[in-house]
Amino acid sequence: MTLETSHLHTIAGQFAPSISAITPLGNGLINDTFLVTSNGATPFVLQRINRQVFPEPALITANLLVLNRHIQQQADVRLHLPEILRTATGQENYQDGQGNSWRAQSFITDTESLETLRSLDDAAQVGYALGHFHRLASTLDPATLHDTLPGFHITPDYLSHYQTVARQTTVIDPFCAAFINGFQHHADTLEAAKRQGRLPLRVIHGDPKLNNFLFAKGGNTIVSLIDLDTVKPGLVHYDIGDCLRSCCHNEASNSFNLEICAAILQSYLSETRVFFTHEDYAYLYPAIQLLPFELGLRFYTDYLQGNRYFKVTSPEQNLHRARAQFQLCASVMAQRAGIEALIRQVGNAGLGEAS
Ligand code: ADP
Ligand code: GN1
Ligand code: MG
Repeated sequence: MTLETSHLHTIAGQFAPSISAITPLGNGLINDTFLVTSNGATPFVLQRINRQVFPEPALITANLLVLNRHIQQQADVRLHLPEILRTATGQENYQDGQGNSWRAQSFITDTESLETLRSLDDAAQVGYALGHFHRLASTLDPATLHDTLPGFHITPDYLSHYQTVARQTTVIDPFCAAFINGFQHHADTLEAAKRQGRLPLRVIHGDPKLNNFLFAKGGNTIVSLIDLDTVKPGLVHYDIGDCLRSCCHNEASNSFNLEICAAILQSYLSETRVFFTHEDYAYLYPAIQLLPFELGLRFYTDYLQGNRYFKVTSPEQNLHRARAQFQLCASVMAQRAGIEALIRQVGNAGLGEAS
């Protein structure tokens, strides 16, 4: 749906007077994001929440208020999360006449987001920031947060949905279908660990891909972690796997970069080792292998369904995205021994430091 400038100005005007400019921000696949500048007030970020994906946008803002309050109470916080802004009438969400839900957040100035890492120092920053987020959130009871997106990161549910969709269509991509067939017995690994009590529910970000980390402009320090719509109770392994599949993905060859993985995991654990259990280490490799599969499965199913969930600019884009994720997953599996050796090494390094 195209958003008319006058409509956007009316909506932005609910959050601040005298709007001077509204420009699109980022390249997300779900919501629509804009930077709003106004005469007098500080710039802010305006987002239209995709109601097909997030049925109850009020739950997102409620979670963010709880999370922000919890983080602000802690000492030595290195991440500045965006604050929720209210409308002139004090509301956190604005419903327009077309049934869309809008919300505004403070703009974190002098920052940039990256589509590709520039160096191993950047990779270490990403690992540190995700670990710091998990450590700060680890003292927040996950039960105080809503599930903003039921079914999100429940791989076996994505698999059964795919199986239903595949039965109802004659469209098939032989590579994707064969890959899913060969990998499907791994789909339940993390959920089984959750059911068996091996991995606890904690507070997760849900979508910690590279471009959701904001770097200070002109430097390599990460100052913020944004896109907090999917913050909810979950397994940190989904976050770690998602962050690594995004940061370690060489898009030219669809291969997994082990060196970047090492830098991220090492700095991630410098923050999380304090609460990481033996089981947490044991499920790192399964998570690294699962997340590219899960995203590939989501892209492929959406392609089969006619691209209803992820935004596309061409009808086959979700198919291409799916193939890339499955190739990345294959590259992870081909490097399993190296990744497991790395996990042992970073795990043992921690034991050495502690003793
Ligand atoms: P999407 O769900 O569309 O990915 P994001 O919340 O990630 O939306 O925003 C898209 C981009 O806009 C980000 O990658 C970042 O560059 C910029 N951005 C979003 N929120 C902020 C913010 N609060 N401060 C600074 N930049 C932001
Ligand atoms: C979606 O909109 P964006 O790009 O922040 C998706 C993530 C995927 C990602 C793949 C709520 O996030 O799970 O990993 O696309 N978010 C949701 O690019 O489904
Ligand atoms: Mg984003």
